[in-house]
Amino acid sequence: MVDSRLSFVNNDQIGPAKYRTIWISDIHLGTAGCKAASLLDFLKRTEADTIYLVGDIIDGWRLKKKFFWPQTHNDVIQKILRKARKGARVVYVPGNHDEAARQFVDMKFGDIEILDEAIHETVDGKRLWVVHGDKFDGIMQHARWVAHLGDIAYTTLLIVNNYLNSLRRLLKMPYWSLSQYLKHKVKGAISFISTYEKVMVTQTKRKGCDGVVCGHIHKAEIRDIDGILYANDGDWVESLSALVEHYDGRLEIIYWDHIVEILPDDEDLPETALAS
Ligand SMILES: [Mn+2]
Repeated sequence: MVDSRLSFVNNDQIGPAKYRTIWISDIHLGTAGCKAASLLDFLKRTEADTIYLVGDIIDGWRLKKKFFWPQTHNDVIQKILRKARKGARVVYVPGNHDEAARQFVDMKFGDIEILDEAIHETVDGKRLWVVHGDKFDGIMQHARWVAHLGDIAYTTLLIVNNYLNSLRRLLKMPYWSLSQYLKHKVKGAISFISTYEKVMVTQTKRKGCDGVVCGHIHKAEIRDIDGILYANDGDWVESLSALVEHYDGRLEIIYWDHIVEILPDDEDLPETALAS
């Protein structure tokens, strides 16, 4: 695997890493679990011709229960709007937590296109179906209350995770995701994930596409399943991940917490080096 971290510390080119395409999803702005500061850092240090926001960007479910909107969450929105204004194509594909945005499908919000699903053509001509994925998740479809119950348990888990990591930071230990750990340990979660992946691949074949880019299950992945490219861009509450397409067509998952470890400090970079 080519290490994308190199593009962030390349001495010849100090400045934002440039990609043909970036996909991010499951940001969950409006919740305490959202890693807005890390995401801002990511947005500041990257540029792309096209940016896909693949759903669950703003968490309407949680905001309805408890309003939570710190400045950093505003900054994320501002940053994305600014990228769109400056010429990046920004496509917003709503998910289940921001399903309210689905009523604005096929409309434009500022310079941002809102689409129910999108088809992305890679530089080497492959057609990728871009969709959040909740519509093909058996739990979401058949028992919304189970999904909401799971949502409450999940939110609690993320709060515990935040406390745990503040403690780890004090002890100078690296970030570690409790929920990711549990997800990988629990058998049911694994079979849920593989069922989801299979269903997405079946739907992709039905669409006549070469691959799919989705989110929703907070599990970044990129692999071939039955001749179909299955790519999941992960999330910004646990894995802090994005999917990128390089200019040579190579697709890669970037884990921001791995990159941050090797980044030079902001102070070491000239002011102009960072994208605004
Ligand atoms: Mn979702």
